[in-house]
Amino acid sequence: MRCRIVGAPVQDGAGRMGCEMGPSALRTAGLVAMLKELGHEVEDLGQVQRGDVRPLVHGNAALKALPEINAWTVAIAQAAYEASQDAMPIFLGGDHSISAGTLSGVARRAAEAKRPLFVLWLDAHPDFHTLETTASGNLHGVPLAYASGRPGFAGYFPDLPVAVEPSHICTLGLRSIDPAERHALNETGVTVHDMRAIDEHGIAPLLRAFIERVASAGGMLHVSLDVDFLEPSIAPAVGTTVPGGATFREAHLTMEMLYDSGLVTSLDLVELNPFLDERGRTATLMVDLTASLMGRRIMDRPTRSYSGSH
Ligand code: B3U
Ligand code: MN
Ligand code: MN
Repeated sequence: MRCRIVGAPVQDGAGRMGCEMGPSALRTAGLVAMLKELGHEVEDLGQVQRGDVRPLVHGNAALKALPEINAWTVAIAQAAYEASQDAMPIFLGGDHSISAGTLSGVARRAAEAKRPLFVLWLDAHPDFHTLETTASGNLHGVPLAYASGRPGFAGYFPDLPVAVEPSHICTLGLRSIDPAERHALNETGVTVHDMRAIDEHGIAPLLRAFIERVASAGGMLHVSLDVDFLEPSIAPAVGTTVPGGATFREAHLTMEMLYDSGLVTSLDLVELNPFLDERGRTATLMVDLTASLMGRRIMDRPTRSYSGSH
């Protein structure tokens, strides 16, 4: 596989500083060498440069850094479109607001290829606020709403070339949802596998059902991995820890099943805040999870179906 690494050092969408260092920490943790060891061809495109900031005023006075995130989204969408030509882009955040741009770019690419785009959102939060409904004003809380074409972004975020169909979005690991987001998730038909669903059914059957849906539609699959998908005790380097996240084993299994599916066409690694890390352990875990997504296995084959006889 040919991979293109795209750094998106954005921190203005999060409530605190530090995500700007995310791409450096992921590179330091050995991302490029790991991909090469797995046999992939890797091109590191460096860092996206933010475009010019123009003044933007919105009725929601809580919004933070709207002009900056607008300018980042313009630049990241273009970078994502270009990087996804005949290659799998891996976007290094940066806070989750970068996905407004990455999804916009890969959705445009999928539309040109005449293939449906599916999105797997691995996160404690749905990031499904509009500019009107966010109370914190942190724009890492809006990218999935923007990319799926929810109203209220026109004039404040760049025009979306193609929206992601809400029924093609599957969120996994949610455990912190604001009332306005809950309402909108129900209205739009986004699939929600919250933590309770994972506890009740196990992560594998939930993910398998979604993978089968993508496969039967001949879809492309964008995976967006927020550090806070993970249990904070194994992944402390994130500003918005929520207890009760995916375990080490659930997260690796998710990545291994995605690799076996052969469907993943683009990836975001977001919300890593190296300032909050402990001796690089979260950055290393994010790289190890990416390795599982890109073909690292315990045995040299997928797990065989188990008959119970031996
Ligand atoms: N929904 C809350 C919390 C949040 C969303 N995304 C993160 N935190 N990382 C908000 O601020 O919009
Ligand atoms: Mn997020
Ligand atoms: Mn989150």
